[in-house]
Amino acid sequence: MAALTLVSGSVGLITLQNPPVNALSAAVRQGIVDTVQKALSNPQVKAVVICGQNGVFCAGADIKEFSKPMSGPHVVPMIDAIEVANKPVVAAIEGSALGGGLELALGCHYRISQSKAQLGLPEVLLGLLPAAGGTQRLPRLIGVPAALDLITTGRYVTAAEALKLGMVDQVTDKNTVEAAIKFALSVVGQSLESRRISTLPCPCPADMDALFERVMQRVKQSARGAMAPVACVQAVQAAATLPYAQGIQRERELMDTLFTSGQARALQYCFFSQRVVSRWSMPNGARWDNSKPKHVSKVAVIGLGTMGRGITVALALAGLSVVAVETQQQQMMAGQSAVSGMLARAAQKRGVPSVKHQVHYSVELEAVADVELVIEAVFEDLGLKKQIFKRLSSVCKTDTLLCSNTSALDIDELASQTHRPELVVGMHFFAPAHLMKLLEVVYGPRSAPQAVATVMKLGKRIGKVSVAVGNCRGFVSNRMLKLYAEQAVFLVEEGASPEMVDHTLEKFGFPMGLFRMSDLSGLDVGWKVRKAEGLVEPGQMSRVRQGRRYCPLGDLLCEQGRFGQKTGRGWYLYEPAGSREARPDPWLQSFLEEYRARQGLVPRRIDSQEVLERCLYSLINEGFNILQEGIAAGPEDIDMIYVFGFSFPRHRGGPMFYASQVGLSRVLQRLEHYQQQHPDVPYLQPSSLLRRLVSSGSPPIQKWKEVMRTPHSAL
Ligand code: 3H9
Repeated sequence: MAALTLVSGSVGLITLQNPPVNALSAAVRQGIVDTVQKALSNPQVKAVVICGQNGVFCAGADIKEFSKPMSGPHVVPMIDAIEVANKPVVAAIEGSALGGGLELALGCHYRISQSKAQLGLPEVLLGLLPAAGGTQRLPRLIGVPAALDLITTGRYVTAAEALKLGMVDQVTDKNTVEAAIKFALSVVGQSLESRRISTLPCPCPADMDALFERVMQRVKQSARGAMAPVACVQAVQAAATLPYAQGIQRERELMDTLFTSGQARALQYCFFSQRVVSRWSMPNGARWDNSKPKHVSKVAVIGLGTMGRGITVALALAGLSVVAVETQQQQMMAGQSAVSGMLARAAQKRGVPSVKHQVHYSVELEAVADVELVIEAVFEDLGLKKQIFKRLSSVCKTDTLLCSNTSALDIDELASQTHRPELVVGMHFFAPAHLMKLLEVVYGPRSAPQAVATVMKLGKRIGKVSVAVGNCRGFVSNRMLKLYAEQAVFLVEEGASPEMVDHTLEKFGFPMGLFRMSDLSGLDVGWKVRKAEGLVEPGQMSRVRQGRRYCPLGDLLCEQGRFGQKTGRGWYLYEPAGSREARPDPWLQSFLEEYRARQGLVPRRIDSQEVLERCLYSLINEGFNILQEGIAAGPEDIDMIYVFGFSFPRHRGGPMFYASQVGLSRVLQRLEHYQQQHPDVPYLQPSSLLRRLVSSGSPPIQKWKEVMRTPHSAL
């Protein structure tokens, strides 16, 4: 797990060996302790180099061990023992030095980095802090402001930035281990006093108290209830104000609190879930590992509206050749100029003069004849999409994949318009498509596993978290969201204010409450969908449609031209024109009072517990139905869709993980309660899977699949 070899006659080379990322498992830590001791006590060894096998230095503590009882040597004394060594110890950083991996490197006297390496302390993203001395050594090395930035955000830096910050001593394009050995030999005999970071004073700015106050305020605001970023600030404050021995004690205390928290469990669940969803499977048994993706280098995007533009940019930034088609010359010119602007902004963000890209524009659908994959991104109209699919079927090569960017429409119906239904797959992007991380990949009953594999791989290539789901109205994302949104409107109908509902959801951790989000995306979007479903009856106030409870409030606002931010009015008021600040609107308050009076509804006091339970448990209950139907392969798929598509607070793990933490029997009991109160809302009827899980003793989320697979009676 760590091997020692003698190289160049006098350098002890320690190689960490734990594929794929050389995580610091108990065995690796034991290996480091043993090999360091051996190297230091061997008189032949004049210097030590530590590296990782297979081009990766070390990605930190072994996260898989966090759920097991601690065994093996502790990491802090292991690193302290390296720092006090009286022979120079050099870290040869290739690939990644993350978390405990970077902390190990900070305990070494020198750090040589490969130019392509990435360095960082991402513990905060796992609900933890860098507790192997990272919060104490990094500020001493690079100063308090830079250390606070890296530790509280968990962001990675390139080798070039690490050199600029003073985190590494040298960056090389050549063989890193050889460079480190050469460097180690060059410093043999030199004093190591100034190289022991824990013994150095922490360089503190003059306005230190004000700085910590400012950072703490900012971190609390952006953390949305997450504890780890706050603890990170406290630990760095200890580095700035206390000697190392006391600082490390504080680091340990803060870590102890975080380590056993539900938030850390949720964030670590997210880490693994993000990787689990890439290993998709289909109900017919097709899996990621038996489906070879096709090579894709040229893609067409049909339609250069908001979504088409974002998709084009995402593809171009990933180095794919893109043919963008818009049938009207004027719209094409507008789309082209918008795409160019977005690419220029992306270049600016990357700090380069321009991004090399290959985007070709055309007003002819025939221009897509030689692409390997088409993404149709016209607006959400089934008739129009069907026409396009029919034409694509004759224009494209016989093996071209035909994909549709749709948020709800039937993929199978689109597939039936073509001669190749097996090559039709849904690609549900989220706006803005070049920035949002989620891609819902929708397979129909006839989609070929290879087609799904190809789209999943393309998603990864353009930087998305791709989640494969089955075909149903609204797929996983919007099918669940619809019920969550409907409950929020019912609550307002019954007496809550939009501000109160939003405040409750934001306090839970959503960056934006449901009503502010609706105003931002436009109330007319849902109105159009409800019209297409035959639910809208202009000017009508009836509260039962298609046999179930309906709230016409959204329709009534739209009829008044209140579409949200874009019209300056929606659930909130945006003044002056163009303002993005949502202000309570006295007009809306009187409108709601009048509406309730006309409906004979007596407004009641609604507390935040009811808001949370009705909104979230409706979402969760539909999640169980989706699992039961096999539309999502597991709870991880649903959770990643909500974390990456709707900013569900990551430190709560996603709706299904949250349900497991609340307790499934509690969720069931509250759903039964609300179902009794609202018998006209069918989806409050608890899912049979939820009932089965509760009667199976509410197993942990990792075991739900066993209950899902158990045959059951529908009676
Ligand atoms: C820490 O260090 C605490 C310390 O302060 C000490 C406290 C006392 N452990 O991402 P990939 C697995 S906390 C265990 O697909 P990539 C991963 O699950 C740690 N396993 O590859 C996957 O397994 P599988 C702080 C790990 O090339 C496989 O490796 N460190 C770990 O896209 C490949 O991973 C971090 O948070 C780990 N530490 O990206 C770093 N890391 O194949 C987390 C990865 O079974 N890691 N695995 O699904 C990463 O950010 C990325 O994995 C990395 C590679 C950039 C390294």
